[in-house]
Amino acid sequence: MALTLIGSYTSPFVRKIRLLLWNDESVQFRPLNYFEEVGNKVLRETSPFNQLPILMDGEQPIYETRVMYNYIAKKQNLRPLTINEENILSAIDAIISSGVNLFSLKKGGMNIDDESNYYLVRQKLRIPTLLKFVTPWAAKQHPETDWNYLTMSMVALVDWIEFREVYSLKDFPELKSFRERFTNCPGVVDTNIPKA
Ligand SMILES: N[C@@H](CCC(=O)N[C@@H](CS)C(=O)NCC(=O)O)C(=O)O
Repeated sequence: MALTLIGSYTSPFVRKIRLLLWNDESVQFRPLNYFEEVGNKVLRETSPFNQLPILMDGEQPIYETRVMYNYIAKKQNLRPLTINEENILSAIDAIISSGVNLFSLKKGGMNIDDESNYYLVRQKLRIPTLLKFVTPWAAKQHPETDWNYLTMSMVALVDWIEFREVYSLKDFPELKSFRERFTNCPGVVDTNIPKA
């Protein structure tokens, strides 16, 4: 059955799934920009979650990247993730989610540097804490042997967090060098976040 991935060119969650499906030429990518009125309307009508990405297998919608991954992994007979790998994936997704929340609040006009705001403080603290948690794992990954959903997710995270200036990676040189090592993996350059 033909898969269609609906998503934007900037979303890190979309990019993870684009990279996972990169070598499958039967997959159609349908770009959608929900920052524009038309895209926003289409997204609301297509997903009750009102979030990207959405994966369609024929008429069957699949929401949530974790569920998409499990669905694709089963189809592609990928080895199940270990608990430690699941934890790394959860950490990467949680960093991205906190980043997306902060970005959305800022876009909505909120001062995200307000230190008296309990919610903001917790969202902001989670990012460096989890970056520290994933760094020893990231430092050990090599493009020849470890190009998989976790490293794809990490590439998407590093590029997006810098693109949206949500958090500076200046204190995480290992993550910068991780990103450089994986530049030539399939689909990475082609899915780079467009400059403008
Ligand atoms: N847990 C979701 C998160 C998806 C998500 O946050 N997508 C963002 C784009 S990066 C989005 O659609 N944001 C719009 C919104 O939440 O209103 C997943 O893994 O698919």
